[in-house]
Amino acid sequence: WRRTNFAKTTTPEISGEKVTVMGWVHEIRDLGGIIFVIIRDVTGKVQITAPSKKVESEILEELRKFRKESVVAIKGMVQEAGKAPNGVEIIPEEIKILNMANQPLPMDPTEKVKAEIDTRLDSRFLDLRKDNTSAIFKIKSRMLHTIRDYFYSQEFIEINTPKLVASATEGGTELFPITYFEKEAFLGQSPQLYKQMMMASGMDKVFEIGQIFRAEEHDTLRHLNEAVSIDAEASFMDDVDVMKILNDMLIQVLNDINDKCSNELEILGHEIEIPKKDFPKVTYDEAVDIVNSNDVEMEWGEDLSRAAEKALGDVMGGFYFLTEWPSEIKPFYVMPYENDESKSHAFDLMYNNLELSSGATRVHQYELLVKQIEDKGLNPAGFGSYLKAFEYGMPPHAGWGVGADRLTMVLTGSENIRECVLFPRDRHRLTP
Ligand code: ATP
Ligand code: AMO
Repeated sequence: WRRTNFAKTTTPEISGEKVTVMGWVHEIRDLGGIIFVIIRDVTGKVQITAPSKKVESEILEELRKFRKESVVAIKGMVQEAGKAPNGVEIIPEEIKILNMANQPLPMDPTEKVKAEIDTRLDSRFLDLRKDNTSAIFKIKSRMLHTIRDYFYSQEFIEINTPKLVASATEGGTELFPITYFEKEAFLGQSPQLYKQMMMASGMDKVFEIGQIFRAEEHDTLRHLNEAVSIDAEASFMDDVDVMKILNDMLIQVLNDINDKCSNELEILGHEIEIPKKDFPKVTYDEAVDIVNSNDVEMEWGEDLSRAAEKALGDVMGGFYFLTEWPSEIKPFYVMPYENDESKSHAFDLMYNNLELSSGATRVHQYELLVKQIEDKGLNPAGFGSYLKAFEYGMPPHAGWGVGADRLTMVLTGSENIRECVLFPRDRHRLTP
């Protein structure tokens, strides 16, 4: 048996031809004198029509054995049929059950009965048989493809850095400790130190798309314990330059998803608005004023609370950069302002009230970097191999990290980050 056609390529134009289709049994209707079976494959659905007058009795018997969601192969003649999907039906001549599905199913992929997210995640493979679930991952795939294309077009070099690491990089979020033979080690929170070390290699511009691990205590709709981060780092550039790169990349992503995933967006009932101008920038100082004038209390120097993010998101709307963060609440590698070291060249990219990315001009001067590590209460001795890269010719540089799963939330209109990760890892979930 060889598959000759997909649901989508079985069209009225080929009526009279013999085809072999393979897929899942989506629906069976046995009306006695005629049996209808809807077969679903990656491209859509196609109807098998078996009138007892036209089809051999062994075939009818086989069809009656079909159970929903089993995998089958069907050979038959294509015929025009106005009411069927695609305007065609296949009159079966040969049938093979490739894998019979047990009953009852742990969830209903035809969504006649709606399932809670936990039930769906427990049977993710079945959940993914639904158009609206798979649409999210087709969009995510397209997003990653476009992002890679963009980076390559700008002459970034794609890198892979270790996820088994010896030290923390991002203050505030916890590490997952692991045993590494006789040593203590952790799962990497960010490729931060490695992408910066690459700036001392002369490669100029690098990017990485990879897993990050964070022992987040809170259980929210936008945090996971394992996420995918899209990281970029570029030499001889500053915060303003890399914000421009991020802005241009995202506009390309929005345009591409709109063009190439219109079908998926329609399935999700989601529309993408493409900003006509560069993303607006609001300074941290301005943000504090906006938040306070919207009846949410916030002191200068604090991170934005959830309420503050919401207040700011309501005023700004869409994509915007939040710039000039207090140095105090940003990591040691962030460059302070020369004339006022309480402020830094760090930025976040927000979408409404969701943080999508953080980035900054980095400190490239060895002495200042050591001082900042100490000021954060960390021990420079723990950063030996990182610091070494700053002693023998480190160019000025800047970069950012975007949460791929959060960006997928924006592109697909998903409220829960778990919708945008195939097998999410949260406070309670380690399987599947
Ligand atoms: P980062 O990348 O820095 O972790 P983030 O977008 O993941 O940023 P957080 O900084 O973790 O967001 O959280 C933003 C704010 O929301 C913080 O002040 C945090 O304390 C608060 N917050 C996080 N989770 C919750 C929650 N479940 N309920 C209320 N507030 C929360
Ligand atoms: P930051 O900690 O802000 O910055 O992480 C970058 C982006 O990654 C995403 N993200 C997450 N997504 C889901 N679940 C999580 N627990 C989670 N944590 C982070 C967010 C976030 O904006 N080294 C810096 C980046 C840099 O400066 O280049 C960093 O890691 O979208």
